[in-house]
Parts: sequence; C-alpha cells; structure tokens
Amino acid sequence: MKEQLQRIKEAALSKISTEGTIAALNDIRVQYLGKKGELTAILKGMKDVSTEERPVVGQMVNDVREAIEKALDEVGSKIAKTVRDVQLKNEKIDVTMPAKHMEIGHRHPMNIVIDDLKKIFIGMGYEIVEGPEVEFDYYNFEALNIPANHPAKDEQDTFYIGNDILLRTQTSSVQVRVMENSQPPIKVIAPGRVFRADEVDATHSPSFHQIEGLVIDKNITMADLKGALAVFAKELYGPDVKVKFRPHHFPFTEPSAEMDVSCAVCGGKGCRMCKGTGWIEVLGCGMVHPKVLKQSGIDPDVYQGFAFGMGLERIALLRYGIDDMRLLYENDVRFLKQF
Ligand code: 2U9
Repeated sequence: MKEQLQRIKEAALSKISTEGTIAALNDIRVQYLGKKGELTAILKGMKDVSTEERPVVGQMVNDVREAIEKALDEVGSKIAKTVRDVQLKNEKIDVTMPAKHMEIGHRHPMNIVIDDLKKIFIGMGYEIVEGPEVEFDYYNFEALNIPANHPAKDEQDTFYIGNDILLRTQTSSVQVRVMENSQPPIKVIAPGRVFRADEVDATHSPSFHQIEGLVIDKNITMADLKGALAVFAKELYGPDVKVKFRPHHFPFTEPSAEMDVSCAVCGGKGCRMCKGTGWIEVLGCGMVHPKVLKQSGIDPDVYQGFAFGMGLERIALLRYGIDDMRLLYENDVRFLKQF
C-alpha cells in the first residue's frame, strides 16, 4: 500500500506539472482527491490494514493529499496569473484615442422662453403656481365671470371630458384656486399648457402655453398694473422698449386693456414684423373684476388686484422670427437645432 501511495503521488505530481489549464487541474483534483478518487479509495481500504500499520499509512495518505493539493494550488495560481497577464495585455485601454461623439440635446425654444419669463417674474417677487390641465367648468369659466351662454365661452370653445369637466382654456383657473385657499397679499404667476378647439394653422394650435399673473393687496390700482408690466417689458425686450395700453374688454377684469411694446426690429418706425404699425401686441390685462374677487372669498371693498395673461408661442415666434407656429410642435431636429 505504501508503494501504491508513492506511485499515486508521483503520477499526480508529474501530471500536474505538465498541465496548462485550470480545467485540466480540476480534472486531476477529481481523479485523485474526489469522492471516487484514487486517494479516497485507499482511505476506504484502511479497514484492511493492520492496527499497527494504520497510523503510519494514515499519515502517508495525508502527506500525499497535502502534496497534491499544494502542487495543484501552486500550478493553479501560476496558470491564473498567466491568463490574467494575457488578458491585461489584450484589453489595454488607449487613453489617447478620440472619444466617441455624443449628441447632447438642449432646451426646446418654448422652454427657453418659459424659463426666461419665469426668471423675470421671480426677480419681481412673484411666486410660481401650477394647477390641473383637466379642470371643472366652474374654475375655468363660472368663477371668472363667464356664466353659461356667455359669448366668451364660444370664443374659448374647448374639449369637454364631461358636462362639467373640460381641458382648461386659460391658466386663470389656477389663480382662482389660489384665491380660494389664501388671503391677500397674493402675487403669483401661473405658467402652463392650455387648450382650445381651434383649427391648426400658422398662428393657432389646439394646445398652447400661457403665463398669467395675479396681484391682490390693499390699495392696488391701475398704476401698479402699468408699472409692473412696463418693468416686465423692459426686462424682456431691453431698457429702451416703450409700452402702450389700449382699452379692451375681458369678463374677468374691469377696466381691461391690451399692452403693446415698441417693435424691437424697427424701433417703432414700422416694418414687416409689426405690419407697419411700430407696435407689437404682447399681453392682455386689467383690474380684477370685483365680482371675481368676491366669488372666491376676497372682499373687494378691502382688496383690489390686477391680472394679466399672455400667449407664450406668440412671444417665441416674435423673438426668433419664426413665421409658423406648427414648426414649434413638429420636433424636426433640423429646426430645433437652431436655438
Ligand atoms: C383671475 C382674474 C383675472 C387673466 C388675464 C388676459 C387678460 C388675457 C389672453 C392673452 C392671450 C390669453 O393666451 S391668450 O389668448 N389673456 O388677455 N388674461 S387678464 O385674468 C385673470 C386671471 C385670474 C382670478
């Protein structure tokens, strides 16, 4: 049995020393040390060895096992190192290679305009408020002094979800909610998407964007409205811009007006952009109608306010000299890349 063990040891060590792969080493481990391996078979035969010989043979089996394991480990780690060295050599990274070109997008022109306007109003102390695009008829029309059968409801025809639920036609509904939930002083702008049942053409879209503003406090007058909107116009178009107010009518404001700014292209002389008038219409505005204040829980004998609203697509088209609103929504990258 001792010779047999010596033979096993020599055969195993010689095999191990000539192998070049981890898989082959694993096979050898199974062949000698596995459950059905040659060394294990000898251990099982120990019962036939005499009591005196047993400790000697047992020690030998252990020595042989240790020698085989040691050889397997040594050769195994040598092979692993060689494999790693080859891998490192093959996977060398050339840090001087030019990087792959990545297309990075940028803000949509509408978002550039929205962000600019928000920044101006934040600078003037306004808080930004948002509300639902799907709205109750009450918040979109009724609370703004536009009752059923009012002609303004026809001008602002929209998409109805149900009898009393619709897609909002103006962000005024957000300001009504602010009035219901808080007491003055109120100084907010409500930017957002609005909807109207309009046919698509160069200047109309069934979905567009607005910013509306609302300021309510004691002793607010038309002078505050004009001052605030003149500051806004100068922030947007530069310090030399002139503003003028033309009387108008809205159901929710009284008195109401539209504000024009002097044409930035011709400086007021008249050109193609301003259709020869020297002026460009920018927004609608007015003093909040006392009925509107009262209906939302604000006492019009104590508080007054002004409001304004503007369509943002119009401002974007004028700013960038775009002649067709549809270009803003078609997402043609050749168009969008220009901004
Ligand atoms: C409350 C009371 C009054 C908001 C206002 C306008 C005038 C206006 C239009 C401009 C072009 C909408 O996008 S557009 O079609 N808006 O002219 N909007 S005053 O008045 C309010 C808002 C909220 C509680």
